[in-house]
Amino acid sequence: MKTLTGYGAVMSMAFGLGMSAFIATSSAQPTLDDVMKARGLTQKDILAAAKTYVPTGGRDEFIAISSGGQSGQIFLYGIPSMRILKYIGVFTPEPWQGYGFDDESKAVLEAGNLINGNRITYGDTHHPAITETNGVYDGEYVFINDKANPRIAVIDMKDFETKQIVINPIMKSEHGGAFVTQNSEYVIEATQYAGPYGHDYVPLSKFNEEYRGAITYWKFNREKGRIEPENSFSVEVPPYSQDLSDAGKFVSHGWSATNSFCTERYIGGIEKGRPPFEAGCSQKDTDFVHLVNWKKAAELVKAGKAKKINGHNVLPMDVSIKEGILFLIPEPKSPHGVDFSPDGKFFIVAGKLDTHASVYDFGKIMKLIEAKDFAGKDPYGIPILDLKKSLHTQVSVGLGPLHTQYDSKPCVVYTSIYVDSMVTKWDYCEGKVLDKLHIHYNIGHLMTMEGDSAKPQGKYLVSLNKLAIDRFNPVGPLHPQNHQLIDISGDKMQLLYDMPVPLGEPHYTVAIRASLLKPKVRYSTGWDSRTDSKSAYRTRPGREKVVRKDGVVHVYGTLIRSHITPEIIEVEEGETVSIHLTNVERAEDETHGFAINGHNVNLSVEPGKTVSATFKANSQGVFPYYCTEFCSALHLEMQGYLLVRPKGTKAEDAALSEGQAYTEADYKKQIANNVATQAVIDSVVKFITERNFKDFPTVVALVEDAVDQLNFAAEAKKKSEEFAAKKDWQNATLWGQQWFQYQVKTADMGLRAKTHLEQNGAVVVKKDK
Ligand code: CUK
Ligand code: CUA
Repeated sequence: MKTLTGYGAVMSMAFGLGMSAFIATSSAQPTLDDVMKARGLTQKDILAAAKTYVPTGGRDEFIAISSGGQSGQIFLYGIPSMRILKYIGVFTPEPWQGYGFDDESKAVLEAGNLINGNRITYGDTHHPAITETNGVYDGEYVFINDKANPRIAVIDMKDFETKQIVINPIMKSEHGGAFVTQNSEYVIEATQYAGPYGHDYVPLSKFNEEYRGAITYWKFNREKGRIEPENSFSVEVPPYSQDLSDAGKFVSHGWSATNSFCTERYIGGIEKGRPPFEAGCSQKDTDFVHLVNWKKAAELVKAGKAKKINGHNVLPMDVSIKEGILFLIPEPKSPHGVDFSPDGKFFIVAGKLDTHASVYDFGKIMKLIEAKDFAGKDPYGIPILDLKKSLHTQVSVGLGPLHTQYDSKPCVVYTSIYVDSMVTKWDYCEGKVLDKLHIHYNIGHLMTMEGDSAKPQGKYLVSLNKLAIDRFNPVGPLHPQNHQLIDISGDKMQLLYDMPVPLGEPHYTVAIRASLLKPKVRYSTGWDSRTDSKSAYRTRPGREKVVRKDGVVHVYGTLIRSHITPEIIEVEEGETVSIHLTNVERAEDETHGFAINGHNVNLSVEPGKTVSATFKANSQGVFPYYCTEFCSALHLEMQGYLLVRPKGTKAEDAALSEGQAYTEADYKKQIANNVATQAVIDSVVKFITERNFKDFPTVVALVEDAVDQLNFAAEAKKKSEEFAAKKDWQNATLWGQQWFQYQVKTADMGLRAKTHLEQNGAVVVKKDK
């Protein structure tokens, strides 16, 4: 029993018997100067490091939520540390989270991945958007689009899980999503490459007549946290390659703006000797920003003015023109981003082939519309407003401007300059450039803290670079992306940090104050996190069972340190098996995984969660299963067997091997150890209960868990004593060991509770006895 003494020693040390012995003898520490010299660091480097470094246990001020590009995922990182916190499966299965492996998440993924009869297992995510209340981030939900297969996903920020995916019923390509209206009434999604709304073939010769763009307004039900496709609609627009969008705020609330390029409606065909798309699509000096009065459009849809196409409401162009809800304004050559100012009075457009950023004045635009002061009509009869009359100002910001973000300082914005590889800081009220900073290399989007909301937070800017080239250690021809952190608190921008992104090509990222997020640490026991309700398959400890129903073997099991119940599952070849597992832990971060050999079963079961895996036991054989998260000292023993016996054979209860035979002396040694361990537990319990632990929800949960484990310990103790009374030292000792296992888990939780109380200023409360 050497291991036991070892464990005991570690425990008593951890319980406060002193680490001081370790600290006494160490060689002289190098000074900051020594380290700077050895690593070749400058003062500026040290300053940058000090601005980004977060000591162990420290937290970041902002959480960035980034698109993961063609990985079909999103990922989270902290600012300023740039530490990656999590990848989240959205359009792509993600094994760590069991996403796309358990039945519950499969339902989310599969409700939104059957396109044109094909199962799509990736997405090209571009633009995340956080829900807003009065234009300000509220930290409840995130939406993200898929450019390749027009879809929008809903992610709940309480657990950062994907809850819903909706397929756009009329688009074949999209880009201008996801953007939310001021109170997240709608999530905007706009087409990129025009196509026919139907599913049938339409020759390109009918491009102008039958190909169309669209701007979809997905209705979001905040209470349910889900999009309502039946209450959503689209506005029909010309086949102009619509691009990014943004929703107005305050004075411009009720309106949205969507860019476009290739308003030439040019069709390439380089293989046939025609000049390519890129030449034909940049002939004109201007393209069009589309202005839509979505509030009025929603009323028109309610009034029955929409057509049903593929079961979806589409407001025809002629209706929108007649009702005065759709307008075009020229915008300089091949525009890309469109971004409303925090007060909603302006929006800024940058043209990729023009050095200017254009500031449009929403007030002027409304006056032109009211006065019906139009400069002309497009081929589809949509009124066009005069560019000059709509502008507040234009500023030359650099070659290839793309996207703009707002600072907390009034009138200050940052625009990404792709060709010049630079960020330009400028004043859009006065129309002057304030500062320029070179980045490495070829910036796409850029992002300031809450910089697209009504309350930008300033402080930091992240440059989302398209190329990394020589910034990182080479890892082959496919390079990581590079997110560069920039300090924008002073007059001059300062580059602080390079973060490689090893996932996909992120397009847009949003960052929110960490203080606005209130994520769960555990689910209420038996929770189906994908439907946000109690699972019908939840199980309590002691109630595990196997039920054969309608040709399916349902296994209702539980997971707790360190066993999976049941430990043996036996079925007949050809049977369908549905394993439902509930993690009955309440301690923070006690996730168990579950993987079975050879059946593509791989689950992540966070505390409280219930998930299911349904599969066919296709072939007879022996298939070990185990927990995939190192959850305790006896994690490796968190194991079991799926036995699939040949068809038509009977189950047999094999004589199990007993291991070594213990003596009375072994039993007594074990019990003495358990009694000593109990004394340690008692001292921790005393520490906790003397304090105001009920004021700490984390500690309350840990105590509940510990009590569970102690109850298990009591049961094991009883069994051990029963066998001892019969002088069966083998079983008495084995149950004695099991009793100790429960004690260890209790002590582990007690320790965490004690540390939490110590670190969070718990106070001793006088106990009347
Ligand atoms: S896009 Cu990629 S850099 Cu999809 Cu917003 Cu501009
Ligand atoms: Cu549970 Cu390892």
